[in-house]
Amino acid sequence: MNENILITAALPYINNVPHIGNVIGSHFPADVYARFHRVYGNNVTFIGGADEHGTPAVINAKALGVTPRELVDKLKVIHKQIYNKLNISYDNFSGTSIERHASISREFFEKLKENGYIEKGKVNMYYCPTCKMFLPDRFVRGTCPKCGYDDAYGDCCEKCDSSFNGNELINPHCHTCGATPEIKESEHYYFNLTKVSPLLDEWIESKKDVFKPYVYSEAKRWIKEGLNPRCITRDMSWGIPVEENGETDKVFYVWFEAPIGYISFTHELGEELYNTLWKDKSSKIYHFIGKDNIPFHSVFFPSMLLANGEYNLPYDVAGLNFLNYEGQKFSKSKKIGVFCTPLLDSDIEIDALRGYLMSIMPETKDSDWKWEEFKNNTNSELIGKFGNFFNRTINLLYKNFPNLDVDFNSITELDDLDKHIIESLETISTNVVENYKNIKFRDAYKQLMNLAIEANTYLEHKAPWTLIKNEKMEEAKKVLYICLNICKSLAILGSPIMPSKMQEVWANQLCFAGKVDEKGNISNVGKITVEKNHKVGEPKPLFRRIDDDYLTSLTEHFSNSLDISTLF
Ligand code: B3M
Ligand code: ZN
Repeated sequence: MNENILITAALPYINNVPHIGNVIGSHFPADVYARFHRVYGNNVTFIGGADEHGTPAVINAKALGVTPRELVDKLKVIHKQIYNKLNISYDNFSGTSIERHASISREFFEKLKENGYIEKGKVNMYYCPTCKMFLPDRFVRGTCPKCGYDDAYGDCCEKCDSSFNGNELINPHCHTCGATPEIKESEHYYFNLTKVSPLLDEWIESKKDVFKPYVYSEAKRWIKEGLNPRCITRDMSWGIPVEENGETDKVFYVWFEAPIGYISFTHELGEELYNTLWKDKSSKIYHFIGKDNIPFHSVFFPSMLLANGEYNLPYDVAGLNFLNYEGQKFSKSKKIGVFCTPLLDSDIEIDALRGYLMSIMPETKDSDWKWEEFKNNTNSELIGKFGNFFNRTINLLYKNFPNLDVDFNSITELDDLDKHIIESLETISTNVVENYKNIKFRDAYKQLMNLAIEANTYLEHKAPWTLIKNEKMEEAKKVLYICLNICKSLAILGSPIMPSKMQEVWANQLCFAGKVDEKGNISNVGKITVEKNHKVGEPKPLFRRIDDDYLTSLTEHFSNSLDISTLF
């Protein structure tokens, strides 16, 4: 407790709008983890932001007839609205085109130079004489030397999946103007990954018990295959200029500067916090990312940090697998998927959505979104088990014991059922906490539901409604008092997943003081802590039941992805 923790979510490219697969791969798990650590009692900083540079943004902007700046500004607003709607509790959601990030990136680069990790090298690149610019690989099209496909990129062919060197493409032409590009020599900066490799290997070894096995082994594989110096600059105008007032259009390669964004966005929150999180050795940094970003976060960025020497390295890199949609890959054009812009005008219950996402978290392998499962999870789990327990407990208390004058310390009669449920409350709560801590979110969710199941069983066996009818008031009070304590634990433990529903039930129905997710509130779970003479409020169902008609309308609504050309 009271540890300083920095949690980051992968910085989404701002060349399009996100879908739910992007959310479950970084923002959402990072948010659950941030919320968990806050309620656990740690000092959490949760940052994210837009990855605003790179070729895709330039290409999309060009196609739309706008500047990359205009594209990014417009899309960033939508991204932010979506993460807000999903209740992602960023302390700072920034973007890589802010000035502070440019200067921090340059400082970072200068330090690498000073430490002897930067060298210059010459490369041959396509240059368009008409557009007067070096062409990034995606801007060059031509015939694939391997399969003959006539719309291959400068460096690879999407049709036959082969990659080749820049000068192998047959009949190259500029994708923008059609002119035949010249091959021109260009000088670039390289980061000497080879030199840092032994340090990196040593660090990866020290992470063997922390990283998930596939993150560890992927990093090891990269090292074993041999790390070569990597070009970290590009000839482009959209990006961070290597020299502040440089003459040339040389900017940092997007994968060099984007991860430095984690540092810059922390810095935006204040120098002191930045120093604590990035320089104080006792702080812990966690990156939440999709699996395609694992090499960048477990090899490339840590190498940069090691070579720089001034910053903390990540404590853990949580790599998430992919999400499919009803057994298929997400596809905007085919309307296959759950897209996020429809969230903005939907009445879908966000916490029901978050609960379902938690249950299908792609932790160890890819997982699948299925609308039918979303319905079942809401109706059977969240309403049938979890919500039902709250509802029955609060209902019985509200009607029968508006003032619950139980003093637990003076209860002498605890039978086996009571003892058993009190024990389960403790063991399952501990379990949930451990699973959260170890980023085993599916298990955390499952255990949370298990606690609700056990609690329901206890309630049924005890049947306080019968006790009340038979005027066994002391016994009924005791049972409901125990149940109320379980509700308290369930609400606190459920708050990282369903923050607004848990706050609602906490404040308005259970009528506890403060906030359900107050820092350190975890210390109240698994125990009997409710004070004497507690009064609950009026019971209300927690979640809205999903019937088939509503499910059909949701399925239809969420298949619509925003066509970004309509924004301009
Ligand atoms: N923008 C890739 C992605 O969105 C990239 C992540 C950067 S994290 C520093 O998947
Ligand atoms: Zn051109």
